[in-house]
Amino acid sequence: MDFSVEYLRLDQLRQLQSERLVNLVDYLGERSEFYKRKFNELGIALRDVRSIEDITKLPITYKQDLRDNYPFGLFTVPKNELQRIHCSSGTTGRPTVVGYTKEDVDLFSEVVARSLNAAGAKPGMQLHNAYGYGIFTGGLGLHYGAEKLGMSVLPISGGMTTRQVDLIMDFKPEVICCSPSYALTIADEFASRGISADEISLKYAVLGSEPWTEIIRHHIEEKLGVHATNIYGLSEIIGPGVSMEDFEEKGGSYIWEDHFYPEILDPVTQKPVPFGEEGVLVITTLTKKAMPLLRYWTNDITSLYYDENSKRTMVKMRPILGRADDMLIVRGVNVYPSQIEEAFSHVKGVVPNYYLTPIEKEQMCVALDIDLEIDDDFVKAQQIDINTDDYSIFVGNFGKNIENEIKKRVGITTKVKIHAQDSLPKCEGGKINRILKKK
Ligand code: DLL
Repeated sequence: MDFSVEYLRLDQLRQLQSERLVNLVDYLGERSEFYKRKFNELGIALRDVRSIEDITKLPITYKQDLRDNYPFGLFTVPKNELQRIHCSSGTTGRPTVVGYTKEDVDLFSEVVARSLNAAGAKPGMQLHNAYGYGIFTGGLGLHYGAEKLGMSVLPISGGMTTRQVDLIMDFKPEVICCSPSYALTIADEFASRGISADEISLKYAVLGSEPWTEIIRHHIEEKLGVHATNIYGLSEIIGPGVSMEDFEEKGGSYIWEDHFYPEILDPVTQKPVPFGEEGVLVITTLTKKAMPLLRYWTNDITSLYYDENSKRTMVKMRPILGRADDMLIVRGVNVYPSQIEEAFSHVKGVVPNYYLTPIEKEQMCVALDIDLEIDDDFVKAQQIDINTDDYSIFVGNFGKNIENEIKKRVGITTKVKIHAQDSLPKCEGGKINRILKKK
């Protein structure tokens, strides 16, 4: 595969994006009833869009627009030109549906192949694909991308953790992909069988579909003996492979902006924020055919940056803080679960398997209960008999330390309850929900 586009000079990249945006607007002006209406409402003439800088003149597209046009209202090709359809599970309303032409499926495979390459994977390696197959874009997306790169794929899907571990031991894949929370479950299963990292064939883990922080990366890398990197994407845009970390750089992900043009908008004013500041990621699909989207409001909070370690020219995004919907407001302080995760990672001995329960008083969230596991080895190293008062005092202080750390770093009051390692429910595959029902 040719990865040279990742290294285009910035002026060439802007030129390419400009040409693609102009073509896209023409294409939508011809084919999309939805966007034609939007252009008319906003008084946009096609000639107003000449370069990528004109993107801010264009309408923003929201998830609600997909729901209002359910199922195929935003498609710009007839049904017989589709090659694939994916959709969301629809647990929070009408499912959102996305269609792909053959060209779109090729594009999807290409950006996933690029992502796997950045993650360290090479042609000839074997992928243990534990993302869910089905209407979710993770399984098939990674599958086609890995094949495009020249890898072999075991399409195991999520769940049945004991079988996952058996087959990793027997088949010896170099690469695994799944959600980070499921990677933790798999790592725990290895540990419970007494299998150490150097006995596991895996070298690279390609993890995403939910927010995660350095503490989870650290656990997975240590327990599985891998480079763990972050893959981001959403079905409305294409699926996984919108952005990807490089395994030698880590810390942030390149956005494949020759196809997915990013902007960061202020969540309230919906205007662009100064470069580098945090806001909602909004993406324009520059090259998709069956369902191109202009300025799609992902609802994910992040910021963009360049750094001097970057091998490629494309812009990077910081790890997603969370979805705007997952934000909790605790006594007026806005907080995302990932910030809590980051805060408790500063306390030694924490296992990052946790659940948050908002506590309400008069319909206002006033505090958070946190259920959290403590590392077994860390407990053993204290040499305190767990049946004694000394142990309860130790655990009490451990919990207090975490509460203080969260107060200091996030500014909210929490009540931390410590549990033995492996005693809280684990991720059984797929995305985990760390926020429990309000009390
Ligand atoms: O989760 C696609 C995907 C599959 C990405 C496999 C990565 C790996 P959706 O089900 O449409 O698609 O969910 C998209 O998940 O808007 C984010 O809120 C969240 N998300 C996805 N990747 C990440 C990530 C897939 N790396 C929604 N970090 C997105 C944080 C992520 N959040």
